[in-house]
Amino acid sequence: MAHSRAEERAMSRALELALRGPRSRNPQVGALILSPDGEILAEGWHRGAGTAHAEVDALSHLPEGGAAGATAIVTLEPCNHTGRTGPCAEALIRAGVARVVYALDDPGEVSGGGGRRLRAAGVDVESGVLADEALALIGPWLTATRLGRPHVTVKWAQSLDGRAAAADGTSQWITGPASRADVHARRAQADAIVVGTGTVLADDPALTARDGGTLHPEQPVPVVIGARETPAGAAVRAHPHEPLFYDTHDLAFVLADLWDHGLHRVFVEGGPTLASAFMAAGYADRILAYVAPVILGGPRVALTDIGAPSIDRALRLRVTDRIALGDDTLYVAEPASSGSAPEEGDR
Ligand code: AOF
Ligand code: ZN
Repeated sequence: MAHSRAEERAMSRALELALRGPRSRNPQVGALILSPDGEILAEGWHRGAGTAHAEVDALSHLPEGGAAGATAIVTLEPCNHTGRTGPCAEALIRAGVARVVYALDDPGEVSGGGGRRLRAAGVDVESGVLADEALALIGPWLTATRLGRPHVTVKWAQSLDGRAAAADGTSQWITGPASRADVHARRAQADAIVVGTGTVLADDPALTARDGGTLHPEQPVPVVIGARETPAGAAVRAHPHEPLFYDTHDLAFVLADLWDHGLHRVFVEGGPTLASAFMAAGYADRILAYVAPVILGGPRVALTDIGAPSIDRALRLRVTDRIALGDDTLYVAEPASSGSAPEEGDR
């Protein structure tokens, strides 16, 4: 049967609950148990790898038999595997739940398939409810799980004529305060923030996520790629997290290693050479271009060689958001065709 208004409202609530969970290796997931007449019986959310999944957390608040005939609302397809916990599909069947409504399929090779398992047990299952909202929350986790490598966001700030700096290299500040605040908020949602040694030497960035003068409670791990030495007094060395240094240009290796460190949401901040290398390798899953109403001219373009020598090889994008930030415009975009998985032998 098609979902009700009450179920859609409950999904909206489940997405709020999901946000209470930490950013971690695991997705943020929320769940609700509804009585047959739509009353909320219990709420739950996932508190990070190794702890109860959202459905199991919600069920734990009910007495034995308390969920019989009920509807479970979950932001992600209930898992079908026994990992550190689970499987949730079994737990829901055992609790006597009659109906399960979820937003997104779990793409995991072993964790996925819970919907099928539930149907096979006679549970009424509906998926896709508030899928776009759920995608906004865990889209990067889905991409990373599907591709088996971190989700990569490539960000840059540019003048209207596509320059990242003036001819003499000065680049502070092309974009305005609203753009910079937006960057910091997005940094806080990443697991790692990546720059090239050129940027470290030229700009000495702190690579922290800040709200005004104060540090955001969640900080991405700073990552520096390149052969040149990062000076002892560099600001990045004072970051709350120990930086990771990679003396290599092999981005497949770097991404695989970040993955192994549990860093699955990567934010690439430049400079132009490194950003271009990520683009050229097909690793840019999301692009954030902050465009300021200023003309700089000169040779310092925002991107260099992305491996597209002719117009037919250009990287076509789908703009998913266009946001006014003061006088600047932020373009949020994705490649029109989706990103690449690690090649055989890379991992
Ligand atoms: C759910 N509900 O709340 C979450 C799910 O190692 P584990 O046991 O924690 O399993 C992690 C995997 O389970 C994770 O990669 C994802 O596929 C799924 N997450 N599933 O049914 C939840 N957090
Ligand atoms: Zn589960």
